[in-house]
Amino acid sequence: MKKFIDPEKTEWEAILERPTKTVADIEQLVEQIFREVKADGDTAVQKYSQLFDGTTSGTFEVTVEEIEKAAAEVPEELKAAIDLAKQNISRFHAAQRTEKVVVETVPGVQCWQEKRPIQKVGLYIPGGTAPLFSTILMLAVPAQLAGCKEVILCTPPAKDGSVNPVILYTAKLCGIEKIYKVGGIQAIAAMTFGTQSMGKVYKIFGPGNQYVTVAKQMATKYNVAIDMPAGPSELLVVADDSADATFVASDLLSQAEHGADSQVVLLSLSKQLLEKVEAEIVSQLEDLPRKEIARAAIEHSRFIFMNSKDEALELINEYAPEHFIICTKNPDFYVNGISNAGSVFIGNNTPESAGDYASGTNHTLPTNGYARQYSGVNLDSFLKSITFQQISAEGIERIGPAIELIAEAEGLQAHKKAVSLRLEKLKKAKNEQ
Ligand code: HSO
Ligand code: ZN
Repeated sequence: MKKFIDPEKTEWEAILERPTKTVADIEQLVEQIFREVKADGDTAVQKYSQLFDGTTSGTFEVTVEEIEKAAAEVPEELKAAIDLAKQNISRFHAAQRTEKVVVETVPGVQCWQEKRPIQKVGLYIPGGTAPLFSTILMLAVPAQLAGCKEVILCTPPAKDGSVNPVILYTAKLCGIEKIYKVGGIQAIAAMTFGTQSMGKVYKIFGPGNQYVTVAKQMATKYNVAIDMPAGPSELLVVADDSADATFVASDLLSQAEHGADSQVVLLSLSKQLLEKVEAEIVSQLEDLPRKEIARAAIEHSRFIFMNSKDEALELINEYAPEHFIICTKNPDFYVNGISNAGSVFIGNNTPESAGDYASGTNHTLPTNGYARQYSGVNLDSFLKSITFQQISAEGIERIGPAIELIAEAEGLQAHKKAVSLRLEKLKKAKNEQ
């Protein structure tokens, strides 16, 4: 880990730099695959699935039999745990529904805003050594609550053509009807354009490796929205002597085990706490099955000692962590002062894993400093707001003259006339009375 003692403000930027990757060579490949999938549909998807995943079957959709078989393979205990997580995620996201907002801006001018679901959404769930099926709950539950009509899921198959049974079970449980064994760039391209066997979507959600990330960015060039720009996971913990060093170390390691490029930062006004956590990390690391990954992430982690609470808060807001854990005696200082963070965890009994899985909050969060301007996935991510208005004769009489003047000033006569004609007709009717 890299240690910093009361760093100068001028050093902050360098200290908080994220591990970045070059994507220029990936872009070319993504462009190529997008071009081919757009032109050739399934044939191109098959070509790249064979090349990257070894898929030979030629069909992508998971069958009912496969899903049934998967369900039988998932232990009952795990099913119950998934149920509990799903219930809490549902509760938390259902509560995010908002009432329609109706305002009569002036008498006779009624304006309102209502939310409508994005009709077609695509979820991407990465495969790999540890498939994170919990992400299905985080995406499919709010998609269902929002009322999205078509929710499809893409996930890469293993070499033998299979998909992790828990992924299939969870997807089915969340009401996803169409699951495709397609991964990587070709999956994102297929969801962008649609193919003979897969429908096009309007918004793509979900994490992925660099290839998927660049492909999602490419999708936006074809009018497909994405949840957010993705990057390696990160966690910042602020702790004082009231914190349990064992817990703090376990939280830092839980983020570190995600990937060698994960970044964890520990910030404290207590040198003693920093030392204790460091020792704890060394001992806990040894027992982790993913210790090589976690160790690599810990190597570029940051341990920062600071003298002032105010400066600590300023630094945290500048970093804008995806996850922010507060383990201090008076958490309110940080709770009230935080402006930039994806999700905040407060107190010794609130591990980040709780938010990753089962407390109810969403774990699809902005990384790489995007917490400055992006929210994590929530119910609104699957909805759009539409505004409506209805204007009565009285209403148009009240605002019409202002519209005419503004239209005139903008040089848009047709705009003006749309009002003038109505006002004239109303005047005439009144005169005839
Ligand atoms: N911490 C991850 C989410 C996750 N953790 C899924 C475990 N499974 C998001 O940064
Ligand atoms: Zn996690």
